[in-house]
Amino acid sequence: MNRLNRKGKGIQMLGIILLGILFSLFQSNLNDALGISEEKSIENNPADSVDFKTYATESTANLATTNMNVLGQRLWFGGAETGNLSEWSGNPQMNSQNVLFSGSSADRALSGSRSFKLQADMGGKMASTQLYVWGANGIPTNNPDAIYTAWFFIPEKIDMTGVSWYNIFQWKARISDGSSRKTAIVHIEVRGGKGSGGNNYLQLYWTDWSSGSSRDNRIPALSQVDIPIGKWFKIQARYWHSTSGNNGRIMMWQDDVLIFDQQNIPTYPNTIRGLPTTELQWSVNNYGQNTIPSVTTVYIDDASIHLPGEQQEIPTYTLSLQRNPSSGGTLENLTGGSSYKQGDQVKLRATPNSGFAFLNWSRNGQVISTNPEFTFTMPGSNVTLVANFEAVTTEPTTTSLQLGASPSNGGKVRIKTRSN
Ligand SMILES: [Ca+2]
Repeated sequence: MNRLNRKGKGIQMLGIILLGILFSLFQSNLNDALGISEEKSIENNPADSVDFKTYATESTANLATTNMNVLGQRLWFGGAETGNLSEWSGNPQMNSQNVLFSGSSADRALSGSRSFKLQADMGGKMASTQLYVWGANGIPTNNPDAIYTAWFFIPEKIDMTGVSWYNIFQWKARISDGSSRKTAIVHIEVRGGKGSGGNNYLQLYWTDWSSGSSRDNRIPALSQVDIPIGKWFKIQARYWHSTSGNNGRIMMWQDDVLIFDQQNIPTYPNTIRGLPTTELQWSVNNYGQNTIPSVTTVYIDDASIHLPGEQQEIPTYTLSLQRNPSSGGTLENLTGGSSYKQGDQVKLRATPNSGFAFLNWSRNGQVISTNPEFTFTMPGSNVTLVANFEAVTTEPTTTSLQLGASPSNGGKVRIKTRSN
């Protein structure tokens, strides 16, 4: 029983340590990853009233304290339970070529019994099946700020050749002359490069029309956030329409983890000067070229457009430290502070006083670490940790006493001992 307990605690500790390592990797890459953006020199077009030199890739550290993907009023929903594509604008879907299947499918579902299934053949060619929704579908078009959500299920990892590309999520601006122009697109890329067989991850492209022709800028998702294969995952985007010039912004989350935050970029409808837009179109896609395998399948369910809800402060919780006994040693919080968000990492150190040894850290009587210095992951509640010390019992010092008689046959020596 004790062995089992110890084993269980060992596994629990290992879990805590692994979580700690993962989180610190995630943290250390957060700013780096969000700072990764191709340094493009975007010259100023004198004809433009807007300075396009500053594509901000600001750290999101200040955003971590708010949930900016909180949903408000729902404007539109597509859940595939109708058995057809009638929830989307345009039926059948747009821009289809080399399509094997595009419709509602009972293969699998996130909710209900059906999802949208998009299947296409991209072997050595381009293929496209895209589900669009736009204002003509009854959605108010003048929302300066909206949240787009779709759940995806990708059954098979997608690799590519040097000339491949593949996207699953995009916005276009529909122009009054009937044409449409891309504004921002989410591609799937291959970790380690095309052809490497690496994991898939998302990359955001956004388009700069400032010189009359499109120029793509791109940023990869956080380096720790891969696309899960064979599992539903949620992609969510908050899209601020630019009301003048380049004050638009796109934030994206994968399963509620913020993976992109592009600020001060041109977003539609007001950035194609001289080409008044009528509305923004959003689509979820199976759209690419030369993929491996050639037949790609994407399932989509519970797609929606919402107005943003009220931002909520992420709650913080108190970490209290105690010593047992209080004379046993001193404690340091190397991270600093005393209240933290759930998942925060707090580095702690216990130093025993003279005459004591450090035993362990415990929480509610359960040992959580036997290392005097360890990193604690905050739970979603106030918590008290106890550093346990034990008094060191000093070993009695022994000295040797040699007795002898001289001459050795001169008599006897008798020893009486008494411990003190
Ligand atoms: Ca469904």
